[in-house]
Amino acid sequence: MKKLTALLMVFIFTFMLIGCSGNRNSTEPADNQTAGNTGDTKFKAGTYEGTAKGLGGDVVATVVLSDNKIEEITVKGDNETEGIGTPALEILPGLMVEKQSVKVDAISGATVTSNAIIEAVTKALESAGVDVASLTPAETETGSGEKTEETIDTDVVVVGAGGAGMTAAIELKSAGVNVIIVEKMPMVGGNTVRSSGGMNAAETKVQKSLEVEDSVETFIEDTMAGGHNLNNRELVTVLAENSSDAVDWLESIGAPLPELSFSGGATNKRIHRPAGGGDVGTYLVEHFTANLEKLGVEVMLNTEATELITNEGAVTGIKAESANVNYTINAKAVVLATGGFGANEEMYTEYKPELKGYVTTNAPGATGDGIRMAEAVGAKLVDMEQIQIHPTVEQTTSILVTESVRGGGAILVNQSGKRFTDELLTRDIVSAAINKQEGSYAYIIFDQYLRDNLAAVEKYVEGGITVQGNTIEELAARIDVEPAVLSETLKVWNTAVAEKKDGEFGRETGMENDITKGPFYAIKIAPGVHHTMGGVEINTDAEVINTDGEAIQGLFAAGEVTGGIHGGNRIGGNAVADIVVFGRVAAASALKYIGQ
Ligand code: MEZ
Repeated sequence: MKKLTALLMVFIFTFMLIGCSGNRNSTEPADNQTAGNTGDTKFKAGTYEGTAKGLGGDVVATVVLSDNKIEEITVKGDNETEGIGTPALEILPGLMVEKQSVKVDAISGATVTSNAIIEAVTKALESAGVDVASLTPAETETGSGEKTEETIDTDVVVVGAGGAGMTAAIELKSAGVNVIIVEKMPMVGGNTVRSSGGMNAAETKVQKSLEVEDSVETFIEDTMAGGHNLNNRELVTVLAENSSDAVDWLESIGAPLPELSFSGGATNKRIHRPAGGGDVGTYLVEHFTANLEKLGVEVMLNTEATELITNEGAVTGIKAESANVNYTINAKAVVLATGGFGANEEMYTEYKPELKGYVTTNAPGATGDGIRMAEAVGAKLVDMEQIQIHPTVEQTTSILVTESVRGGGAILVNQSGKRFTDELLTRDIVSAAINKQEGSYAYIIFDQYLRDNLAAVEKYVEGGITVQGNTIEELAARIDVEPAVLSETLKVWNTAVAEKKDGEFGRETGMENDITKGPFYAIKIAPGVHHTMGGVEINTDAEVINTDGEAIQGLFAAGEVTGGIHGGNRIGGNAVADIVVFGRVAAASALKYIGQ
């Protein structure tokens, strides 16, 4: 658990992005202990430091050399984005020591941080007089070359430490059963840690206290309509009916969501957010992790599940492997919570070839392995070709500009400075509208009032993806839009907000705040792959269904690994609702199955 605590600290304290990516910075020899390098030694033994610019500021590498070996590399990048840059910080230093080289691949989705790490280590080595180019990567070694075999027995094994897996594990352990989480990445959080918006729930205490009228029925209908009625209505009903209770449960584990906003496709203010408008994902993962730690749940990081073990058709455990160990984990039940496949371009283009070349907002671990493992034991897959693109993704960093920005009043304009859609229609419609604009991009425009009231905006500003102007005209000039046109667009929009009537595009939500308080901001965005709606079929008890339509005994699934809930298009805020609601359902069903 110590490792988990350390990891959590990385999450918590690597929260904000500061400064934009850059190139070079300083190189300093640090604390050179020995000055060897005589005879046939390879290196001048000592400790060396190099610095480069990451996405969030300085990335500092400390490299310890002995006469013939890179002994240790540590890298600090306290301001790299959690869940995006932090995997690179976790993975690359060890890999470079293993390879005895800086020639390692960047971590997918964390290119800027990966490059900064490689550059910082290169500089540290160069300051020791090392010819970095001549360091040929060693073949990967796994200890003695032989992996050891280990067998573990537990009650339930949860595969995947994203939001759904962590929710299920908290519920299972709280019910008194032994549970182990297996996670292939060096960190917990999955795609959840990247989630910025919030959680949809209807008829909640929060809505009532803020006098927001909503109903489970409207939630169901919004979800069905948003998903083009391809959704499994029974699953949607479970989602909506249990959503309010799920918000209460989050509060009971120390993670209240007391604020409300509009998300695309929602009739009412339904997306529940942390106080202050910060990113929901970091917040939830921090609390899930603290709960797991308090309960003493073992989380096996860097351990990849490779196969489901079956006995006479029932799932009785998993095979998994770490760098040095092959595990057989015997369990009375397995909860699959491995996430979707939005980070696996090869897999999603197999189902939707037109997505080739799109950036992705997904965490690198979202590669669809759980779907393939379940398929191998007969699971039925549904809606695999339903892949969502999110309309507002900054393309050079893959940073998702949360829908809450539009929910809080922002508009979209094209390069001509004109609006072209109701910005809070469902994501597929808004994405299609952006793709129709010249250059297939748009600018999201907001003001200081929104920034003051939505903490999530800070990371866009500090991450250098915003353009700022003291007046609309100044902002327009900076994004190369005709100032008079943007000024007129804002004038018409602000009148629409005042009159609560958008004569141009019929927008009805996210119209509580006009855009009048300078400075003004713009972020250039375009669509990016965001959610894979397809996956393994489950029933309302989160049991995995096989191709004959029967439940596979002992196998439960929750979160993005499943298909059917979101149909043809997930509406904003329903992924977090899905992981919490179905994480809890999967746990309850697994408990019942094992007789607890
Ligand atoms: O549910 C989501 O994916 C979501 C709300 C994303 C966002 O725009 O913040």
